[in-house]
Amino acid sequence: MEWTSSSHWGAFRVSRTAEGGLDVVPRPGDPEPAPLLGNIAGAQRHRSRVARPAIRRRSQGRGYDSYEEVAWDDALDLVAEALHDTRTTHGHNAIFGGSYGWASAGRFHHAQSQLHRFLALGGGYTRSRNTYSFGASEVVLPHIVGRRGAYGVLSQGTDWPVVAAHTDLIVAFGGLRRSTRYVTPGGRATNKSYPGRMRGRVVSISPLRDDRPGPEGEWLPIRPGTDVALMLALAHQLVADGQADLDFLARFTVGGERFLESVQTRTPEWAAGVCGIGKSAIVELARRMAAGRTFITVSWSLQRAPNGEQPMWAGLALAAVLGQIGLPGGGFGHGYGSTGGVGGGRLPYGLPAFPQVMNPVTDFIPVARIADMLLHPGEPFDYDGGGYTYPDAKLVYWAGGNPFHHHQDLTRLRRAFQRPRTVIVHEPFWTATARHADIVLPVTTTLERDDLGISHGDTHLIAMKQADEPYEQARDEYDIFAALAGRLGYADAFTQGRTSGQWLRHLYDRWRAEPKKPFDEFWADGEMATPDRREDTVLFSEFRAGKPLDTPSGRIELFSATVAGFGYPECPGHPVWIAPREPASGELVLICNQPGTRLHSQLDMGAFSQAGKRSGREPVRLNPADAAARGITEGDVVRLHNERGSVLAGAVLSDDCTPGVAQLSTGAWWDASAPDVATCVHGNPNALTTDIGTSRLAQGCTGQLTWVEITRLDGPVPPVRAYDPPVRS
Ligand SMILES: Nc1nc2c(c(=O)[nH]1)N[C@H]1C(S)=C(S)[C@@H](COP(=O)(O)OP(=O)(O)OC[C@H]3O[C@@H](n4cnc5c(=O)[nH]c(N)nc54)[C@H](O)[C@@H]3O)O[C@H]1N2
Ligand SMILES: Nc1nc2c(c(=O)[nH]1)N[C@H]1C(S)=C(S)[C@@H](COP(=O)(O)OP(=O)(O)OC[C@H]3O[C@@H](n4cnc5c(=O)[nH]c(N)nc54)[C@H](O)[C@@H]3O)O[C@H]1N2
Ligand SMILES: [Mo]
Repeated sequence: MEWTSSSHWGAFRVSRTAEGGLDVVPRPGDPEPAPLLGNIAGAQRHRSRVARPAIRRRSQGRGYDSYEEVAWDDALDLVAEALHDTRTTHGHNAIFGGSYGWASAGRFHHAQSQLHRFLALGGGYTRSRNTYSFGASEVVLPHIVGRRGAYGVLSQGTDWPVVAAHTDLIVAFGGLRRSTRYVTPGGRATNKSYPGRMRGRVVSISPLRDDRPGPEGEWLPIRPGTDVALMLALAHQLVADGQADLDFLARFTVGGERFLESVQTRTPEWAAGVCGIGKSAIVELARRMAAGRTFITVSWSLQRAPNGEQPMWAGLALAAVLGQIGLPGGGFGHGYGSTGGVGGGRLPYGLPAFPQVMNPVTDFIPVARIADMLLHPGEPFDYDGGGYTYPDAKLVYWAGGNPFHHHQDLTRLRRAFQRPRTVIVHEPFWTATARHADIVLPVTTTLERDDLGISHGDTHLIAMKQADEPYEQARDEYDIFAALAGRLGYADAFTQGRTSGQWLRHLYDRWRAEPKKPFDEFWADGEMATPDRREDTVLFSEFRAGKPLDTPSGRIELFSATVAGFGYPECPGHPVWIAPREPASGELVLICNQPGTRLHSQLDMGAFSQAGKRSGREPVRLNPADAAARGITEGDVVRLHNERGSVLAGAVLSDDCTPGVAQLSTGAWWDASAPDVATCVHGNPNALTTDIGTSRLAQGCTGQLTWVEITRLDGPVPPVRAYDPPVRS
């Protein structure tokens, strides 16, 4: 027996081994399956699974206490009571249901959709806006290219086959890393690596050599946080060479002239001193860009830093100076190295997703301001030109996310999590977030339920079939919320009288993809190719042909009077160079990028993720010269520290890291079991990052870069306890 299934990192097949375990193999027909699939099988029955509903034994505080297991009915009674109490005593906005996170692939059992529908029908909740992924771009882009244009940039882009056919040169700020492109929200049935096939046509601009799309190719090492300086200098050089497309700037932009004026002093010499890239290399790159069809892409990582609005805006301005926006294979892209979805095709219909209802509560926070909200209820905050107030969240409900992985400055977050009266978490695993809850409800994994798997622009709809029994007492989120809605008196509104199996049929039958097989035939086949899929989008081609953007001017706003009118000095009405913090003597810039061995913190206990650990911890890479200066050798357990915290990691020496830079990916499970040695003894970089927004405009996440000292750990090395459940009988 073999079952079809899917994950955010691709579709796969599961079968039983002779010993009764699970065997996971890539979906046949996927040309480049993700090695991350290796994490799935061993995680299913791992000791870190949550076996039964659990209640915190209140003693020292959230994050420190142990748990007592209780019966489902008792746990559900407690949750229903807490929700009812909070709503009646403090109002609906006292429930924080933002619950940011990726959860699992599968359109029906998608945890956020389940929770948000449940909370909205119950009277509403305070939500979060935007993403950790591209929070700065999401807010500033609509001002520059309009709402529709922003959607095109962030969710669609020019399709890869167009780039492969027409582009002479891809200038990739932040690179086009292979490992990140295996991942697409919702999962993709067919992984393809176009950049890998564009040998000799990609320049990767990044502090890390392996941000290149393949093992070979051009690499321009840059100091982190200095891309805007390089972009302005490239624009400067285009002007100096008479290659600026003044006609394009005049017809299609506002603020073109002002931008050109602003780059007058931004010479390649000036930029060389800032970015660490030689003057002649900058001049030469500008000339190559002008010599043919050039595609400029800025990875999302660049905007996940203080003033992250600027690199995206400056990158777009540079593309406007070249004048190729809207031409096949030319112009601007964002996130081409960041997921498989950008430039990955389009479907002329939506996806079969669990329907949402309107949330009657209007209170919100920018997603990365969670700790600020909890620590400063009732206090004001700025966002996108408006003034708002943090609500007083008495109850925090999280399903499908791991803020104690994803948020910055985890010591501060832990302090913030002491504030609410109630914290409820649904999890398959005892993550650091589950360990900060009062009530933990065990949920099934995708292999323990039926679902529909597909992402935007996907090649196939996958029948995700239950391949395993639910672990111990784990339940589907749908059944949990149906039971809670029953206790609170709105079961019918939530379920509409359907079981989860009936929902899958209903969603499939209503799905607008045509032609389509009958559901039973699709389910028996295990997959269905999506009809009418297109891979020929050229971003902004209609705009170039005369259709105005939905900006105030109808054009690309290199100068936005709206943004200027907000009066934020750190985000004026046009792209500006703002120098990043200088490392102090002895400090290294730490890049906290996405892990190549897993998706965020998911399945960190899995085989592929574990194989990537060094000395039992997350690897930190640093240049051999920087290691030598600190007496660090390969495999040493080292301590990274700054004023916010400290982290243990396993040293890997590599000249893929430019000198002055170290790299520690996100996602090692936070382990605070030996606080006298380190804030996290396992290697979660968010023990070190700063919890500040990109600017008052977007308030986006700034976790990509931080500044640390690194020393060898002398003395006993504490064990990693992150995967041991905190349950006491
Ligand atoms: N320093 C730094 N920090 C960062 C970033 C960075 O670049 N640097 N990147 C940021 C970005 S872009 C993102 S998107 C975030 C990601 O942050 P998250 O999305 O919060 O990270 P995940 O580890 O994917 O968390 C998903 C959780 O859902 C659980 N889960 C899986 N399936 C289900 C389910 O069906 N139901 C329930 N209830 N739970 C389920 C998993 O076990 C896991 O704990 O991290 C951000 N954090
Ligand atoms: N395998 C895997 N893939 C993933 C994810 C995952 O967890 N695992 N997460 C997914 C998610 S949620 C998202 S949002 C995307 C994120 O996609 P990205 O934001 O593009 O991914 P990152 O790995 O954070 O960053 C990419 C590279 O940017 C480089 N970089 C950092 N700072 C600078 C800088 O100042 N200048 C330049 N030029 N380069 C810089 C780093 O060297 C880094 O390797 O990835 C997705 N893909
Ligand atoms: Mo993300």
